Amino acid sequence: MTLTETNARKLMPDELAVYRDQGYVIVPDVFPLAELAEINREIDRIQETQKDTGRNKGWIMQLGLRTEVTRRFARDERVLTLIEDIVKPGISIYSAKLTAKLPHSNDICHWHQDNAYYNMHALSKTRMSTWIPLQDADETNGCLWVVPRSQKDGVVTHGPFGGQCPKCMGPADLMFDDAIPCPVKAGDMLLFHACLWHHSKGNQTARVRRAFIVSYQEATVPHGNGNQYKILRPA
Ligand SMILES: O=C(O)CCC(=O)C(=O)O
Repeated sequence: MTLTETNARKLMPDELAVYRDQGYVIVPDVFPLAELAEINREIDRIQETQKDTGRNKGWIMQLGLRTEVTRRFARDERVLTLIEDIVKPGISIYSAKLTAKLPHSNDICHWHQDNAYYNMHALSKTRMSTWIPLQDADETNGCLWVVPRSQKDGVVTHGPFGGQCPKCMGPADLMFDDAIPCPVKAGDMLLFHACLWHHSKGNQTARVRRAFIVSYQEATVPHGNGNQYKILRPA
């Protein structure tokens, strides 16, 4: 059974323990598929009517500010309740975006740690992201890859190495023998620490792969990424 605002739940102790140890956890059955279909239609509408601000094709930056539907989804009580034992005291939005892999594209997102960028705006002790696939995501269409436990070593400075992500380290600079793919079904949600090393490969399928990503931090951090910053639950 998927969650509603009324049966919202916290992370189970074992889920929280996995997050703390591995730096990420997959939470099953958070969103009904019909709701994701509505978000997909909203994304289609935004892409038909609004300027594409993403660096990469199909991406939408500042997604939580775009429409009422995306604004509500970025503040969803089911998500806030699931992350309330991770992100505290209080919860605010750092940023929200849509990432996409167009069909048959080799759009690689290079290895990086989100805090290597996010720390330039504001430091946070508990920052993390929710990665919500709008279609089933696996190795064939560009699911996220992570390096379990890598959040424990803190953030390293990322250099201007070019590629799609201008500041990310290139593949030649980094090899992670212990990286693993994180297939996630539509309706499930991946939570990951802002210091966790992650990347994604291309999409070999005929369908787009989209992910709605929202990054949250404790409400005591005085700002986030520009006007996307919003306190959702006071400290
Ligand atoms: O969704 C993806 O493919 C990866 C995106 C990502 O890691 C990021 O934008 O920080």
